[in-house]
Amino acid sequence: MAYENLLFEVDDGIAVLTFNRPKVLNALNAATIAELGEAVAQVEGDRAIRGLVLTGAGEKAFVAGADIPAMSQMTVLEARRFAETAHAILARMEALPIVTVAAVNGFALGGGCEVAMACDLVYAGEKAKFGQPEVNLGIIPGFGGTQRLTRRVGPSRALELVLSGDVIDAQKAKEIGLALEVLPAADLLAFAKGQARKVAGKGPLAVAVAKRLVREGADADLRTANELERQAFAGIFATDDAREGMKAFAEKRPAVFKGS
Ligand code: CO8
Repeated sequence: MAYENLLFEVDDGIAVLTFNRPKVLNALNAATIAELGEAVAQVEGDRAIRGLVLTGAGEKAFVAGADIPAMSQMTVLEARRFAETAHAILARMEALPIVTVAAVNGFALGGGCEVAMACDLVYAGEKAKFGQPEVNLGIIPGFGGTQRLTRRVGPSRALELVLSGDVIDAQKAKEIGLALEVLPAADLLAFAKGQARKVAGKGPLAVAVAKRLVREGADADLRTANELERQAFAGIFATDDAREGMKAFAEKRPAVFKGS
């Protein structure tokens, strides 16, 4: 599938999606959001893809947010639709049964930070910068930032970032739990792909179920979430992969998972 605003390639089961509008720091216009949706659908439909890495073209930006000139022309209804479309795509990406990794190479602002936070694992290059600067424009985060940031870093830090519009560097992002690690710029993508590949080597059903439990459980009360875990734990014993994984351990050999 050819994209205009994205690069998309698959290397040994790991898809790398690169936001590719470097002249505007990879800002998200409606066409780019639509292509992101198509790329997520492509990943959903290709069982050979076992991990997805998102990054930005050029040295400066991951994604510097929604495209501001395009956004400035929107009516209330168009803004609503824009936000709804992006929310649906990010929710769909979050629900992928494989690991998703954000390799944040530069500015991840506004919608860019929101896209990164919809990934399972967020790694930062040393030049990365994160922020929800929407209040500077007289608007608010609209791609899930008020909610995903709060869940990642807690309400206090989320309020600080969303209300001040402050842009923080990679180290600070790590300190508050927004980024997991800070890597030298030259190593970031390889590291992100390596992390995706590591997860891709595990039992695919176990990964999918564990991911769903962590994500869905985070929005539920502890008793409900633990019950979900108990049910899923029992259910995973119905899979060939569970038998194979435990047999391989006993036989002191690597497991061969089939995703069944
Ligand atoms: N949209 C469009 N163009 C952009 C954007 C953007 N978000 N960010 C940068 N650009 C463009 C600049 O206009 C500039 O273009 P040109 O060369 O034609 O002037 C080019 O990219 C390079 O940028 P700068 O010259 O500004 O580079 P600097 O290094 O000086 O500054 C910054 C980099 C700090 C990242 C600066 O560009 C900046 O502040 N950008 C805007 C960041 C921002 O506010 N992002 C949040 C946008 S709002 C948002 O994401 C809301 C999401 C939810 C929406 C829901 C909608 C309904």
